[in-house]
Amino acid sequence: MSLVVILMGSVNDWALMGEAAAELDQLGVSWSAHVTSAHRTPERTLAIVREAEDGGARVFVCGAGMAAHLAGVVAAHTVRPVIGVPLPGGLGDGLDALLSTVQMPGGIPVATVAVGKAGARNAAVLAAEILAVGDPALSDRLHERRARQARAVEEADAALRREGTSR
Ligand code: RP5
Repeated sequence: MSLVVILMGSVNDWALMGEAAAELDQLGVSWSAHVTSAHRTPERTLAIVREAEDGGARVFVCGAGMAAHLAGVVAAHTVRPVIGVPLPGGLGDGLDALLSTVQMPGGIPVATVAVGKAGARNAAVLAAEILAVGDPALSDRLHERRARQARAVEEADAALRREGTSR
């Protein structure tokens, strides 16, 4: 059983959506991933959503570029949280996918994150934060992740000073 199901519109999306999987691995959250397209394989997309729900999936993370309807279509078929990751490559290098993913009609939400790599990583962290509401151990791991992140910034600042690049 995977708590988080990562869906992407094309195998070409894995280069970025793999970042979400890596974050989930680091946080100890189970995931599975499928390539399925809102346009090229609409019926298969619905079947995957149904199967994932039956298998205990709690959160869907959907990445797509261009017309980027995957997250919206998945959200139309489930009341579990859907996080949409707009991917670059189309018009405005992802502006098309951003608008397509974020502009859902009232009543069918898609939690839309940033375009590309940062969005893929944030989708994973947001999925973990949703799951952590009922999982204190995961909540602790998220706090540790934040602390590590803060330490990395401080260490980068210290290194800059040591090199004399900054005063
Ligand atoms: C979208 O169209 C996919 O999510 C992908 O980002 C984009 C282009 O797909 P490919 O032509 O690279 O398969 O549906």
